[in-house]
Amino acid sequence: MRIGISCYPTLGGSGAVATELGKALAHKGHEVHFIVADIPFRLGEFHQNIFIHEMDTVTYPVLRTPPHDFSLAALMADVIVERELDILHTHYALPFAVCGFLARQMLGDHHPVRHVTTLHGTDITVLAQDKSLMNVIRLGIEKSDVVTAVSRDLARQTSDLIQIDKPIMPIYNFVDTDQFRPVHRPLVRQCFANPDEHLLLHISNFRRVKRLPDVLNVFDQVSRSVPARLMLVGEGPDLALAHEMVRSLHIEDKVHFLGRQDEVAELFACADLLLLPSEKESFGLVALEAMASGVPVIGSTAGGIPEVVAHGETGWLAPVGDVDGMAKYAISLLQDNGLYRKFSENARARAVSLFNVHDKVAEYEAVYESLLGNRK
Ligand code: GMT
Repeated sequence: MRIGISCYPTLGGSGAVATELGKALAHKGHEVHFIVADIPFRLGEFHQNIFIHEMDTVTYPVLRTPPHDFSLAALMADVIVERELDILHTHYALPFAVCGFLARQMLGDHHPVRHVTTLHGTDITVLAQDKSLMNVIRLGIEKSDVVTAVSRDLARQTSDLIQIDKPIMPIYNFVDTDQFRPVHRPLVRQCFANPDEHLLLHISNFRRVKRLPDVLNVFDQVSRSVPARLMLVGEGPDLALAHEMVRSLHIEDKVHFLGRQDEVAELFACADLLLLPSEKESFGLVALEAMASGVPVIGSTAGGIPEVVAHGETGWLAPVGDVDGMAKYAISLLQDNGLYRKFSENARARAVSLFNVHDKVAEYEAVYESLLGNRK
């Protein structure tokens, strides 16, 4: 098939999922065209069957801001025609699903290209809650031929929150379990912790929904009970707040701020626990990447996290904001070697059996094929 993929190219789970999907599809022999504002951060080196179409930015004094979304929609339409795409797969409702709709309008009603949209989370749980955006997001969803969501919870929330009858098909996110796997990385690990210390990890875009204060308060409690250090990976609006809290908790010597990192598999491999206390989380790709690396997760019960992390088997989950509960869970796991080993093995096994890249890519292919079958 010839498949166009449009997504946010910068740091973020939706871009990571879209890029990994494109790479896996290209690896299976499909022709994949990324229609993007920039080169997706996870793309890495050259890949056979992958083509990049970068959007141009138009500026003109009359325009208050460059008309990015219209430029993207026009580029989508051009690529669909020139490369004879069968499928356009947009990731994240805004602007991508809506740009896809506009692109198809430009091509006319009878153009055979089919449009799939994958909803990722805050496109529904935050943006679609804004009255000024709800209708345009609903339009993008209603006009897509098939809409998928990355968890059952997000599928349910989409139907409830924006009241549409269109079926939303859950297709879970996935992980490359060869890339993310339990391996000893003593040389990397010794950069962050002494042999007798536990190493905790948090990775995010440091937005309010990630609850950085909870990450630090949980870690503070843990490090008072067991020797521990924390790696904070990422950047975003709450970075300054995190620095401030680290200073006020006097844990500067125990917390490593690593900033934005594109290659994180090694960091997962040397961590002991992942902290994910989010307020909203449609899926929690980092939780899955941790589990694939044999790292249990201490997190909240928000959104789709309980579909990824099996409470009491691959990690422990507590209600959003229950810092004491999460800290107790983390301490109990770190103090019990046997239980820790069991959780670590369970985590890896769950990631391999339920969320492996091969099965999930096959689910997307089946969606595309069913649409092309209907088209014939
Ligand atoms: O919705 C967002 O916050 C952005 C998005 C992203 O691009 O990182 O994250 C969402 O999509 C990821 C990939 O499907 C999910 O793993 C994240 O859970 C989800 N984030 C939220 O729901 C907060």
